[in-house]
Amino acid sequence: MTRKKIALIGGGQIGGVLTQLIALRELGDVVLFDILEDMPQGKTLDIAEASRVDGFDSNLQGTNSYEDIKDSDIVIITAGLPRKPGMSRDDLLVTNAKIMKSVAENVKKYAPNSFVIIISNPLDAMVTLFKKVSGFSANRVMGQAGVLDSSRFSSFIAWELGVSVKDVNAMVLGGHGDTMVPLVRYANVNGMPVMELLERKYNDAAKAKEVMNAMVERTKMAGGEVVKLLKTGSAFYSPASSAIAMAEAILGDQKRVLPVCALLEGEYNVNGYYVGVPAIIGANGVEKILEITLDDEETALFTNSVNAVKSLVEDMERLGF
Ligand code: A3D
Repeated sequence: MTRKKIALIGGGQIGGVLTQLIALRELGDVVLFDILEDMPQGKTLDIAEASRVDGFDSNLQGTNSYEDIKDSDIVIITAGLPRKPGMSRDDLLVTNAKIMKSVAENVKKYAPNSFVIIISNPLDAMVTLFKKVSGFSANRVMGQAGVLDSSRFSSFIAWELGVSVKDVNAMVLGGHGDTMVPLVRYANVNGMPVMELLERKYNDAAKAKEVMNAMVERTKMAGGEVVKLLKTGSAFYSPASSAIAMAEAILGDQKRVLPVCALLEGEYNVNGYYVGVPAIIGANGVEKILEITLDDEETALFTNSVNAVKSLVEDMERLGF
């Protein structure tokens, strides 16, 4: 059996961690592409030189030539600038849209049968642009945001309740921005509603609500919290792990139910926009979008988030992309 080929476009902070995680798990061979000369070669050499110690046989290749991503099975894209203080959303949008356009053209040319996971921000717009430029089918183009946002939400719940995070199931839907929607009503610990556990902990419904609201707000601002602490750049370990969970689901045909940025074609009453929703991820990529019932309050929050995505995409189109 030949090994799977995984191309990583962007060899920065997230690209480096992705390379190491793929090697440690032996998910396949890696081609790490970046426009910076020698940098991806140096990074892959560094990680590969630990292959004896870590015990992996994956081939790791750094490159500045798109030809090397030829016939990749999976492509994970992190190319683009991370958010910096003082930078407007439009600044990031223009810079990263230019980069994404060229990335999409090259992935289309060299890896036309790949499944593509996009991480570059602003996420929902970048996934939309990749899909438009590549012309790939919707099941093969998805964005990573919900897996990370949900992991953050789950972590906060586990820390608050003093339970294993492995038993926490909590999901975040909507766009990857301040309007994202952590779903409180569906959050549970092994089937037990988190709100009920909080009410028992505090013996006070108002206090439980206050604690949950704080966790919801922290989830929405979690990326910014890390940026503020790091001073330069944004989160990179957790976004890499989250994309790996998606890649593993595809490579292993796992049928995982993951919140991913997927193209809605009528689901959730949204047509033609990429938004974070739960979906079955398997060998055919986004195999099925799962629709869950949202109550009035959740629907209002979700609609608000979808509107933010729409306006971002309209901004991008106005800029000529
Ligand atoms: P960084 O360490 O700056 O790496 C980005 C890399 O992209 C750099 O090495 C650049 O040289 C490279 N690059 C620039 N232009 C091109 C090009 N045309 N082709 C190929 N490579 C290019 O950033 P990072 O790895 O920390 O973050 C990467 C992206 O992910 C940013 O846009 C972040 O905002 C985004 N991000 C998303 C999430 C989500 O959960 C969605 C989380 C964290 C970061």
